Amino acid sequence: MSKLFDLTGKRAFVTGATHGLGMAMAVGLAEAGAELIINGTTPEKMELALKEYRARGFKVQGFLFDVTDDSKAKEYVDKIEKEIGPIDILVNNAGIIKRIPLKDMPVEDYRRVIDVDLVGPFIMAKHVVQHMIPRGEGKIINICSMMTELGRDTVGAYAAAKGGLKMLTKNMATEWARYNIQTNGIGPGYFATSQTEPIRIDGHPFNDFIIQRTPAGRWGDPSDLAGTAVFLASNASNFVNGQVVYVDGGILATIGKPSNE
Ligand code: GCO
Repeated sequence: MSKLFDLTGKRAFVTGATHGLGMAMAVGLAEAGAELIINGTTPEKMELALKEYRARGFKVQGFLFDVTDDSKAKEYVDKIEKEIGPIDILVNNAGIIKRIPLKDMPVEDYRRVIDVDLVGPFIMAKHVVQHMIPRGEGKIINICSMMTELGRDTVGAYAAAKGGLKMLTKNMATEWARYNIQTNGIGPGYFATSQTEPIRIDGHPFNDFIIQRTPAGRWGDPSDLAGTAVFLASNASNFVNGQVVYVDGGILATIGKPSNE
């Protein structure tokens, strides 16, 4: 059974994996045997991340480019395939959020969130799949969100992008499953990361709300995502397509309960 989840000899490209959930999933994939490729846009974060991965004994290379830059994405994907080797697994994790009420949100901010969170995954998958199709195998994992299914004040652009990412995942699965490429999504619940730090600090009303709203009664730890990432990256999911697996402590399972219960 363990061989089903073995990623030895596989190469995983995790975008935005210089920190947070991307790094946690990349560590999980590396612990299952995968060699890592990561990208980021901040040299300092990249340097620190590569040091951290290598200190844990993982084989990793990092590239600095923005996933919304179509020509750079193609250049680096083709360079990696030619000079390093096949990209067997793509995890579209890179994303941003801007918490602004829709009525006040500048169009350029809305466009940037859609560009990074929805166009970026398309760009990366489009270039990676050119190489996966001739090989007749591959794994694509798009990182969705609670906002794939639910709205929340101030995150309308992010919800629109992450909702669209679910349907993009289904369409990638529709078009690419015939080549033995499985495309699925992971929908993280509320996790303790730098992205949620502003709404997580002790005493912040949202912190108490999430504890109350999550049946597991806690914020997710990034390491809680590793198992699902390995499952969707491995042979264990070879007949799974177009699914979004929610790792959310049960949030989407319940309407919640009154705070005084
Ligand atoms: C927010 C949070 C969420 C989480 C995550 C939930 O402002 O509501 O940042 O967006 O980060 O996406 O799945």
